[in-house]
Amino acid sequence: MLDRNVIEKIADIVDEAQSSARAIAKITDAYPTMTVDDGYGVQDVLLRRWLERGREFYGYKAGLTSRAKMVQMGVDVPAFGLMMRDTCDPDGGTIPTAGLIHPRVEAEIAFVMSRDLAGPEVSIEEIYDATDYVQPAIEIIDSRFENFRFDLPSVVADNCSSARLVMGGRPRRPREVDLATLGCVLEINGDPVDFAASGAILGHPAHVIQLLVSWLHGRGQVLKAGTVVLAGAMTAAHAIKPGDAICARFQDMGSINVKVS
Ligand code: OOG
Ligand code: MG
Repeated sequence: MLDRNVIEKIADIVDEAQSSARAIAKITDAYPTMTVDDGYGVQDVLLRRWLERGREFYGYKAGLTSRAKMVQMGVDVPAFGLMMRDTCDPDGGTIPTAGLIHPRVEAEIAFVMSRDLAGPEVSIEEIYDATDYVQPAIEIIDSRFENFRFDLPSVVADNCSSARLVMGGRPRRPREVDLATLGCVLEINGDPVDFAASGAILGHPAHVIQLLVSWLHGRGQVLKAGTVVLAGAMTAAHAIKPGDAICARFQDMGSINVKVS
């Protein structure tokens, strides 16, 4: 484990790259002994600073939970990041990308929790009971690393490339849809650029909630009611630029439409 001061120093580096939109080398180039846990230590520091600045915690994002994303990024272990409320944009609205380095869009499914979930191993039924609704989402990711090249400790320290997100379409109760087989088409400027099904996410997106709850448990935390969780992209991520129109169509759950500015 890296020393507390070093973790704070890495948080400074990430914080600066995020706010200046300047790409940096991956953290492990300068700190080769950094571990994934150190990366989460950096997230803890970032969260503390963001809350001090008056920002509000919104939820967790899972990343690298589908084969498409693991292959695209060359990392085959899922990871978690933090989402803040001020990074949400409305369905039908515009996503500002001026403060981003090389934004990409992903199609995702979100869980919105109505009860706390805790413990080392929760069942799918317990997850359904604790889920208020599931909802289509798109995530805009923006790695702070040059050319989107990173390893697991570095991407975790960079809060898993979190940039912006849009919740939209039609929220559904988790038992009203077949969460393992929901199809999705991602379109940019009317061109279908990717297709996937929700089972691409760890076989079933609720497995992400299981993983998250047990990971939180290991850190002495619980998944709280009211929290939003993005289960991770079922498609690969696609580069976007100002002027683009994004449409993500979800089977049985409506669609999300946004412009990029
Ligand atoms: C890391 C974040 C991945 C997802 O949904 O898989 C992610 C990255 O690819 O930059 O958000
Ligand atoms: Mg994502």
